[in-house]
Amino acid sequence: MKTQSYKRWVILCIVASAAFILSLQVLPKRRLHEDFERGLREYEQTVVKVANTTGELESKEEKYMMFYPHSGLHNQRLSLLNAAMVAGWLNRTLIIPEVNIATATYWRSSVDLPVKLDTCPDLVAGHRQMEKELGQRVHLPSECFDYRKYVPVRFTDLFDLSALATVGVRYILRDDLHHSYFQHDPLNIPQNEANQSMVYKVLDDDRYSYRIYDSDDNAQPLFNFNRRLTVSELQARPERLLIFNSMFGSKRLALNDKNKKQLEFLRQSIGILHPIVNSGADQVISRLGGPGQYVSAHIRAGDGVFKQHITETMDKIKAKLDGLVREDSNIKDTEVEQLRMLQLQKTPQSISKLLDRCVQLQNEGGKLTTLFMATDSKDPRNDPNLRTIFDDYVCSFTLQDFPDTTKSIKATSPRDNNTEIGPLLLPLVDAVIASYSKDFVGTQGSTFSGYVKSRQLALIDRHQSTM
Ligand SMILES: Nc1nc2c(ncn2[C@@H]2O[C@H](COP(=O)(O)OP(=O)(O)OP(=O)(O)O)[C@@H](O)[C@H]2O)c(=O)[nH]1
Ligand SMILES: *[C@@H]1O[C@H](CO)[C@@H](O)[C@H](O)[C@H]1NC(C)=O
Ligand SMILES: *[C@@H]1O[C@H](CO)[C@@H](O)[C@H](O)[C@H]1NC(C)=O
Ligand SMILES: *[C@@H]1O[C@H](CO)[C@@H](O)[C@H](O)[C@H]1NC(C)=O
Ligand SMILES: *[C@@H]1O[C@H](CO)[C@@H](O)[C@H](O)[C@H]1NC(C)=O
Repeated sequence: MKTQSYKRWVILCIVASAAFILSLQVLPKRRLHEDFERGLREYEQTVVKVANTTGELESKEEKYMMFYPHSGLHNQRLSLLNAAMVAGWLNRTLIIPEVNIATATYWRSSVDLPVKLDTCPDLVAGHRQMEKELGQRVHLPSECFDYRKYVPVRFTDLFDLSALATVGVRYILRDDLHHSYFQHDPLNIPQNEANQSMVYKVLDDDRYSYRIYDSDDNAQPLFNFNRRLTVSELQARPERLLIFNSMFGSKRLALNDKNKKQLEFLRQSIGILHPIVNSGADQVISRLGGPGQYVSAHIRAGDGVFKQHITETMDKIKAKLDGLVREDSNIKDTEVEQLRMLQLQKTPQSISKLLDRCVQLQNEGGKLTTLFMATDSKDPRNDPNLRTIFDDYVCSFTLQDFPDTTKSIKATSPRDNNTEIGPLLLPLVDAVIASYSKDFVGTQGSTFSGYVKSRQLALIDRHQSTM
């Protein structure tokens, strides 16, 4: 009895003095954001615990990190790239979430996003089933409204992630975002208080809360982010699992030159890889004269800010195209008139003829340049916004001019082998075709355009080296 209370007293002293010493070290960090201080306090407690187990816990046990997806496809891809960079620095296995290929969902805080991703996909699926059975519309709970069209697949169903291994990032894939995932292999995190020392959640209370810096000396500005998070702070986290909320944003990471190169390598390497998408794209690419034989543009015109700024966007794209395309016309006006007639007929046969003729004249360049436009416009050839391009570049085409190909893009979700996802793959076909061009002009501010630009740079090197 006596020895036991003595033991307890000694332990208490050790714990108290360790906490005191740690708190002294932490004092100058007062200016840090409150939640990070809270994190540090939790951290001190874990350090004390770990210190008592003679370093056993800190040893070789695999550590993990994850993030939660939101927004459109290319924003989710950028989030993955950012997360992969961080996982590499921390030497943690990246747990890659599912990726939504349908309608973009909103950013939510770290309090809400995990709950939505845990509950909404099931709720919406159940809701769809109910509507089907009742044959009428049923009210969907408003907290899940942006998950009405949520179609998740694995990242590896769409993208080639082999570059992650090249840069030494280990990863595993999650098939759903249910909370129950944490309890099972490989994390085995219990659903009780004991898990507090195993998991660290980085608070994300604003769309642009944390900007992650690759070193303490990195003095780049915060831009629109609220606070700094440095890799050394993150490296010091002892927990088995580090959970980030949002990782989206092209400025999320503050990088030195070497790290910038690595991120650029990932951007260029992690390309679309899907058998149906790639074979559809190949058909169109060869009809356009082959890889590197045409110019491409991405015209994002269909929604939100892009729709609002369409006039500006078109002016910029037009100016860039005019700059790219050298003006030289030994081509006869009568030839151009014939092409124009085919263009104006707008029948599948006339457009097909136009394409063949354009490819024959491909070397002429100038206004006869073959142009492929990836666009979210519903009816490009009749869209007043795109008219100026069709008028100036008679050899302009979009995916809609290839009905045989678009019809062949049929697939079901690998999740259930039932949900039809063909239409959701069409933007990817567009992106792949645009990537195989000799020059590309994109829409400012679009991550879809950003994807094509990176891939086009990677692929153009390849055409050149094989020429
Ligand atoms: N077919 C096709 N669809 C496009 C194209 N560009 C955009 N879209 C559509 O527009 C949507 C892209 O918007 P989101 O998914 O919200 O966003 P994102 O992929 O993150 O890309 P941005 O919003 O451009 O930064 C997709 O659903 C596509 O269906 C295109 O070139 N072709
Ligand atoms: C520290 O470790 C010893 C021996 O392994 C153990 O008896 C003791 O309960 C531990 N103390 C704490 C505070 O965990
Ligand atoms: C990174 O983690 C792996 C697996 O946990 C481990 O084998 C390796 O030694 C670690 N590398 C470094 C540099 O710490
Ligand atoms: C940790 O346990 C609590 C219950 O005490 C649970 O609510 C929480 O979800 C658990 N954390 C994780 C990451 O599983
Ligand atoms: C879907 O079909 C594939 C190939 O036939 C099969 O391997 C997979 O298990 C199926 N998935 C589901 C959810 O039925």
